[in-house]
Amino acid sequence: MGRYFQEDIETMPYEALKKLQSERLVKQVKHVYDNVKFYRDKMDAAGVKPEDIKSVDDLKLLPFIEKDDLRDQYPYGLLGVPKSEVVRIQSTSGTTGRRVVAFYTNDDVKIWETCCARALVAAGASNEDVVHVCYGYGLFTGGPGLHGGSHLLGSMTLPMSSGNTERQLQFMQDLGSTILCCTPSYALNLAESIEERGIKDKISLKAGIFGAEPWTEEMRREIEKRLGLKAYDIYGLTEISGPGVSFECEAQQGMHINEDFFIPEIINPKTGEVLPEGEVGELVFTTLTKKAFPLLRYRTRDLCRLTREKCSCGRTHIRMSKPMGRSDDMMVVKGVNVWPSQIEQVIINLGYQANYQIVVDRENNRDSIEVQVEKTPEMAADEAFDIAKAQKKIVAGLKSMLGILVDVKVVEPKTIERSEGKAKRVIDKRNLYVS
Ligand code: DLL
Repeated sequence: MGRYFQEDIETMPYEALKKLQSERLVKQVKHVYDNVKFYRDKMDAAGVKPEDIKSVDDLKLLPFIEKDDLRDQYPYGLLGVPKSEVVRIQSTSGTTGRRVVAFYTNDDVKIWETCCARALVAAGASNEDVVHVCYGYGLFTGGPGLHGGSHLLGSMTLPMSSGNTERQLQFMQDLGSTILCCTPSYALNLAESIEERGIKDKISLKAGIFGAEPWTEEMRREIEKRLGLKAYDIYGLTEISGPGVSFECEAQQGMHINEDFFIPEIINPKTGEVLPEGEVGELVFTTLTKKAFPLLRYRTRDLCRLTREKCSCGRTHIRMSKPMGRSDDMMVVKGVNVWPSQIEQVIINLGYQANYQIVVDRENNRDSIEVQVEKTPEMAADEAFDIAKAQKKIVAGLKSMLGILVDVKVVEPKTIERSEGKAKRVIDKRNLYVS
């Protein structure tokens, strides 16, 4: 499977992996205690000394770190090495508060690129491939991460960045792109543009590596069908390094976490209690080797479950399920928990494409929720299409999924803004969650 299927590491028996993790954890805890005042203070306050951490079993003694801690320490408070050793920064978009800036040494960048190279290999890539990267480049980690991984693998790498669909399609045809890297919502946007131009037979894509936002199995099937490729999920976050923290293999049954670099835990988000394998809860990561921006027990706010069941691909690293969204993505509407992914599932199952928007509002203390769904081009061309009947059907589907009445508006194709990066599915006008 090529040089970046790192068989010795990726198929390591659990006992050997635990030993490796424990050795790395002991070193990492000493590193942060000696070099980052924030951790020293936090560990002192919790009464934990570096010597108390002897193996991964002692992880639970360490305090959690949250996004607010990162914001409070902005910009340099968590830096674990002298500035002279930092070669790169990346940053979150900062839409929900102050930015988080993550730092990388040369080795940190290499680790991150290794993770992305493993993800590419798991999707069938080799140096024979043309890797078309249209995640954004710049502060966002998507472009630089997959670019670095592809480079390491020796594949021809097209640094397209996001947007300019015309140019994307031109290069895709002229250079024969075989692996597409972008958000799932942009993949659909590209599929639509390919269909409109009637150029599907000029496209040679065989696999796509899609992540950075939640997407359902229904959306996966739609992308695979419309782009004629196999769609692989990839997960990551800026704080922990970027894309490639975990990735799917050909089994498409959850994403293998690069456990030689990151230890995952699942906790009850309300109590912080560590949950047993298989239960859904908040994902927490400890970075084992990163030096410039080391994070111990970082609460991601992403909800998922873990499994160590045997995977048919032979990799032994633990798998995480698709995150169902972030704990802060969940809306409480009319007193009920609502996830955008539930809505997506219903509308795709009813034959619509994943072009939708959710608008939540509140008037006189009463919530309202409206889902706007686009007609497919076939529906728009069908003179007999009965919009009232179609809307009623979606209302019924959503009622049975969510248990509440949702207003549904079926709108003309191309009415809802297309995304070039992470799609913005929800407009919540209630201003309940100002952070
Ligand atoms: O989105 C890193 C990335 C780039 C991942 C490209 C995959 C591909 P951030 O902008 O910091 O980093 O956003 C991280 O995005 O905590 C999740 O909530 C969400 N997310 C990332 N990947 C997935 C995925 C990048 N595959 C936040 N499925 C994370 C669902 C995802 N949500």
